[in-house]
Amino acid sequence: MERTFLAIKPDGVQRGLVSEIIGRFEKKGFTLVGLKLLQPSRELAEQHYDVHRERPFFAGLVDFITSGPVVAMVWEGEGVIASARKLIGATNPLNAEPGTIRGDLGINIGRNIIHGSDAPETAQKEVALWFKDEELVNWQPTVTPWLHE
Ligand code: DAT
Ligand code: MG
Repeated sequence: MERTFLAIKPDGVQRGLVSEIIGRFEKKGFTLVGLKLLQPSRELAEQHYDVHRERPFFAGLVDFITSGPVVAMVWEGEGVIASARKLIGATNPLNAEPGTIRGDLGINIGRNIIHGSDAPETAQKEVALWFKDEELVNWQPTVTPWLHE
């Protein structure tokens, strides 16, 4: 089953948006298989955002993501990678559609509340970077027959 890595960034945690955000993925029908609160090290943050290393905003991005607690999660479900990106909305919250997390809850690109893996390869890489195998739980919600034909 498809899995993605999602992280509520320090702004989302500080603003008390954890339950609001987790609730959206629960209500959509996806399954939480990994969850922890941590303040990421600089090393972890730099690896996570390695693709942006040469961008002008890289240092600020790493400062921000390491500045406080982050809720790191793995979610599972059919099409969860692309669907989570849709639920999250555009990178700049000012361009994100209402109804999306960033569109409803944010106003600034540098404080855009949540991270979501953008493709199967990055999802696999990010899940492995943030979680050990034994931190992930294989389970099937009893509602499964009510979510899938
Ligand atoms: P996303 O988080 O939607 O996948 P991304 O991978 O392009 O976006 O960028 C990673 C993060 O870097 C993004 O969530 C916020 C920050 N960022 C991106 N572009 C930026 C910019 N032009 N100025 C400031 N921060 C930026
Ligand atoms: Mg990205």
